[in-house]
Amino acid sequence: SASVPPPTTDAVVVGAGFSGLYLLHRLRQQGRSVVVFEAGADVGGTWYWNRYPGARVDVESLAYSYSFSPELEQEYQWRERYPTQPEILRYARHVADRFDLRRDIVFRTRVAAATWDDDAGAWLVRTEHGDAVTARYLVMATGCLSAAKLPEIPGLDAFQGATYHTAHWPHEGVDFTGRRVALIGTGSSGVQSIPVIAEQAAELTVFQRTPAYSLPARNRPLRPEEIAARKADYRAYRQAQRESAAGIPVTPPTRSALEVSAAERDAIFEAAWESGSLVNLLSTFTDLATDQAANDTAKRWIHGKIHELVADPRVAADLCPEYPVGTKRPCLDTGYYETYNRENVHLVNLRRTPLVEITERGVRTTEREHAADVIVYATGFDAMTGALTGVDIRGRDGVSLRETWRAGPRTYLGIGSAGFPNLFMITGPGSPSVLSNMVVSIEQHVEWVAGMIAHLREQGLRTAEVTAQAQDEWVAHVNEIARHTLYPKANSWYMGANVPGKTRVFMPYAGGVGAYRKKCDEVAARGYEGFALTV
Ligand code: NA7
Repeated sequence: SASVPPPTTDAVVVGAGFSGLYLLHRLRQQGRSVVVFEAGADVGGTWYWNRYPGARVDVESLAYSYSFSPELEQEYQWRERYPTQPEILRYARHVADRFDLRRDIVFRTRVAAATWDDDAGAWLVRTEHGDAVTARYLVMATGCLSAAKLPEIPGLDAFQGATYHTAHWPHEGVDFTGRRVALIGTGSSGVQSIPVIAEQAAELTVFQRTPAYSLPARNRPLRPEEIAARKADYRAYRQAQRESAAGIPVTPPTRSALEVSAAERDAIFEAAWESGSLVNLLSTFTDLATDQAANDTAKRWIHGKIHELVADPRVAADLCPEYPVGTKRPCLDTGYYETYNRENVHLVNLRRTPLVEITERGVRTTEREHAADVIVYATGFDAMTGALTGVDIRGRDGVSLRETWRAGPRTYLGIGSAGFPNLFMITGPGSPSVLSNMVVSIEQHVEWVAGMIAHLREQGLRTAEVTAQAQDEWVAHVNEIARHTLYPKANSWYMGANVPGKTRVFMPYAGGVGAYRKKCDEVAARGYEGFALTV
């Protein structure tokens, strides 16, 4: 209405990680005004926060990088096959500088709340400092693994020594020399940091609730000729990434694990193990993700590897996971299993002796108190929804996103949610996101959302809102795909199972990034079918 002032900016973007940086660039290119709020003191998101020793990405650098600028692609010099956190952060900073992004980013500022004003057709966004901005569009570029979680046990404040969470690591680092370290959690963060901490600490005691499947990374410096070859062929490679299942091109398997001889199967697993690539391991056979008996062959084979690598058979047995391979995110490591052969490293199996509490002196299990000087929490995240419901988002009629999603997130394409006009999510629940190379998924979402915003402007439309019907159908489709996989068999963060009280629902879309992209493109081509567009 005429009495309502126009929004102060076209778009507010929450987060300056890989998603927020590219969104800012893209929307600016379209002539939109953008304000980005970032809780950290610098860009980088995940790679700003997760500075624990040994932190690395588990996708190769030449694939885990932006494709939107061929110049950037050609100029940037990656050094390692699997870059470390400092190298990835350096890349994010380079991108911010190269595209002059910092001037529209407000650092050290967390968004506390966002309320839809239907008269204004705008979001009122409030920061933790009490500042407010109105924006036509609100884009949550908050990441899937950004709301860190601690164990839900008593006594967290009782401990007299130092404590660290892997996702909030001090910038100056931590010196473990001569210290007795207790580390809780054996997901990727634990698996990557354990070998590094073990080399420094006097004693390292690892508290494991669920073992991980981990593959040796076989990390190494990149060879000049492989960099040159990729750079010569980047456009074709990027296209292959976009069409692939996980954002990483692989030769698709053609055979079931059950139709080859045991000797042939072992040789195929061995080759994947030697390749140091998770996607190679997961695409050895057609049916690892869908057939229990097929998956059991991979599980038994990896158990054999763990028993080869770990000297003490009882420790090896404790390190062998029971859930199907790939139904929790597998890890990529550097000397993980071998670390348990060190005299200063001890494994506590929390399945046998559960955690009871943190005490003044250390960690108490049902068996005994383990004294420590330092506790490291590698206990993960409230994944996929935690960062979204962490902001008090109120849509049409004051409806709360947190409340609406209490029984599990509901979205259309993982991009929008009914009742929340002009709210877009980058890699939200219901999109392939965490089951893929995140950069590929991020670019696809950013480009799609930017395309929709351009469409709204061109058509003189004020709002886009997911219809309840499109959302219901998408949620049913995501569930249907998950039902045909083994994913629901594991207590994973994909299922929300790591957060007590969180409703169990398989959150990512398991149909692959290629199929998903096709669907999104069709939706756009049909005039954003499934969204109600209004003037
Ligand atoms: P993850 O993969 O969620 O791992 C967290 C670990 O902490 C996992 O082993 C958990 O056991 C364990 N955990 C969590 N809460 C507790 C409590 N209360 N008691 C004991 N143990 C607990 O997070 P990461 O940071 O390692 O990795 C996240 C992703 O980042 C990774 O998958 C890659 O995609 C990159 P659980 O398995 O829940 O039994």
